Amino acid sequence: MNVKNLMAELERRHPGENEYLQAVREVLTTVEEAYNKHPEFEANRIAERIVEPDRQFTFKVVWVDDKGDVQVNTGYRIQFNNAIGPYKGGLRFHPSVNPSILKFLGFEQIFKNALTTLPMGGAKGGSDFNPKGKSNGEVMRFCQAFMTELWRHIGPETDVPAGDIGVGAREIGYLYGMYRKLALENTGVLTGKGMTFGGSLIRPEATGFGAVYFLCHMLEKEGMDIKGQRIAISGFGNVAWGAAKKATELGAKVVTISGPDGYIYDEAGLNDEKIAYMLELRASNNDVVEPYVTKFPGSKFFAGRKPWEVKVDIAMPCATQNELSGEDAAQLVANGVKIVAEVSNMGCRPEAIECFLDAKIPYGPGKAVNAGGVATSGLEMTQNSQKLNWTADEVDAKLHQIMGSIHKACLEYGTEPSGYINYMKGANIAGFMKVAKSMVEQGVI
Ligand code: 2IT
Repeated sequence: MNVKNLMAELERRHPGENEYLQAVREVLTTVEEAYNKHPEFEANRIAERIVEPDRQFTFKVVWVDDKGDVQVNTGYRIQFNNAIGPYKGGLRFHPSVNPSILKFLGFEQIFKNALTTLPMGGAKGGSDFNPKGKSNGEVMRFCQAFMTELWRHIGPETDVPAGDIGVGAREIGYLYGMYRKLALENTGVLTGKGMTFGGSLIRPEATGFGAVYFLCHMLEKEGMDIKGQRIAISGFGNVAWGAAKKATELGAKVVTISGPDGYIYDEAGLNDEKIAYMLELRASNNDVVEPYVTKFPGSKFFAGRKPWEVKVDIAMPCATQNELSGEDAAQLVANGVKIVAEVSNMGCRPEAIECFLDAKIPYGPGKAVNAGGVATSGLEMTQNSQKLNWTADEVDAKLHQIMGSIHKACLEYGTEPSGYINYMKGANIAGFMKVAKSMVEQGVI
């Protein structure tokens, strides 16, 4: 493969799809050398095939708001690659959702899912629906309208959606209810379900917990311990919550959280009460963190700013794509950051990643660090197939094991002659190799 030519062709075919092109460029650039050692990949045009989704659905979602006005949104499902298992990936409800964002997420999901060791292909979907300020009834009617279109494209053995930004347990419940009514079946067609209808223990915590388990492996490799480390977390949603909870439990001091309105600096560090309050902030549906300062005096709110200016040992972006810029990275490095564990999907801009790699700071990419979420979705699918539930300890033990094996795969493919571990390269090559081999063995389809 020639990455330059391939990217030029993709840019011609998909102009302006910047997030998608960014994600593809990163993966192809890091796997190029390993890829070119496999003439069978080139002969089968694996690179050209893997960067295009298998198929994409776009549909109209019409619903009625509380005032009685008719609302129209766009819904999407992008089935990217199912070479190693059924399409699998979340649904995002956010006004920024567009085909470029969902294609980047679906593309990343292919390799992330391959890393989990479980049989899951890559997909993503969602809508430009904005949950901010919507009532419970509006969210329910939107979810029902969304599913009346989506249901014909998904199934427990074909495509299994889950949550992402703006889609949590409540939305999954409403989506599942409508699917069940339309399909006349009760199956594991969605993951992240409630515990009374097939959900898995630990799934709500899994993305954040898994990220901290991965971080612990990174720390161990550097001869460090998580106890006493100062951590900057961005975001305040499900992922940030899980990461803050586990990091705090293991003795780290989480000093920031953030929202679209700015960030909170809490010198004393988070504790159980503050972590529980993150759930309240989320449930308020306002998408702001400022009320934290009123609730917990001693903390400070910095309007319109990001937490990367705070002096910390560890940075964990947990909000959204491209949230950490080249300048943010330079500031973190200047302040002596020791490890960066990216929990959001593609949270770091390419210039930020370059900055960390140049400074030889271990940087764990989202597709490795946050894979515990979808891995536990895979474990939910297994439990649904078996029609039984595992205990929290059983699920957590499996999550531990999976994060350990992802870390091992990163070391195998990402350790440089100097001993520095390029986790991005390791994760990309390990995930890519598995999918590429399986595509070769299954023929040109
Ligand atoms: O980005 C992700 O991996 C997710 N939003 C979770 C996907 C899933 O199927 O659990």
